[in-house]
Amino acid sequence: MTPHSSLPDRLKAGSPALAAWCGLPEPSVPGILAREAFDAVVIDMQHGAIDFAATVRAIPLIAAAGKPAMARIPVGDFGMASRLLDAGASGVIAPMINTLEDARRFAAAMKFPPVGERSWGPHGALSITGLGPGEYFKGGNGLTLALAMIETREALAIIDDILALPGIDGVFIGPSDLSIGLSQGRELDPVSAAVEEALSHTVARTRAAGKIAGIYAASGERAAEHTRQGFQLVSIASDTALLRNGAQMALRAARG
Ligand code: 3PY
Ligand code: MG
Repeated sequence: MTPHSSLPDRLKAGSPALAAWCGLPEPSVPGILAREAFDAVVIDMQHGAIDFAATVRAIPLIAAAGKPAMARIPVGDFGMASRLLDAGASGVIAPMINTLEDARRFAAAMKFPPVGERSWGPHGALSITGLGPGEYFKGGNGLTLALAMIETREALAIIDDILALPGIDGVFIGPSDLSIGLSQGRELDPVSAAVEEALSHTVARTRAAGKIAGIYAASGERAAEHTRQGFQLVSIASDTALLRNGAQMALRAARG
């Protein structure tokens, strides 16, 4: 995948994409992971410690590795979604989209009129895509990916309505929050039977709508299960988890 063509089209057409997931407050980390065999890199501004200025520095590093940069915004921060696209992000993941109004507001921030209300100012996106202003204005809505996170019982109940909204390109499952929601706050179990059932339902409904299904996976093994289930975009672990796993493996090997 490259940052220069339509991310939604490539995800619909191609084999499942595996994304790195970065939250450390240092732009070189996503820049380094973009050089590995990931298909895309997601920067997590909801739970990660990385701020907007560091994310804006990371986006061209990811693009320079020929990969699309994506970001997850903090809950309800739809103004941030437009700013990330302006900086050259190819896609935005919005957490906790629990009502149709949340989804509408997210889509409005992500897409230019007449689909949405995105305001003009794509300073980084023009240099990353190589498009002129007129071309980017005409094509921008199709180049960028708007994924609404399904992480509660309420969201799951209206998934068809969310998927039907123009400007929403697909959904992205947060299995941990979903497990909390589906158990009515009783447990955190992202591999519970209730979550598994919700995942099959999500893939089926998303495919029926002709849109994109993504999910967060806590490990490579779990990511492989999700690609087999039919998810088109799967993020793996996190930079912190990769760092800790690598450190633990090296120490185990060193100590025999
Ligand atoms: C979740 O599992 O709830 C997520 O948001 C993944 O980061
Ligand atoms: Mg979550």
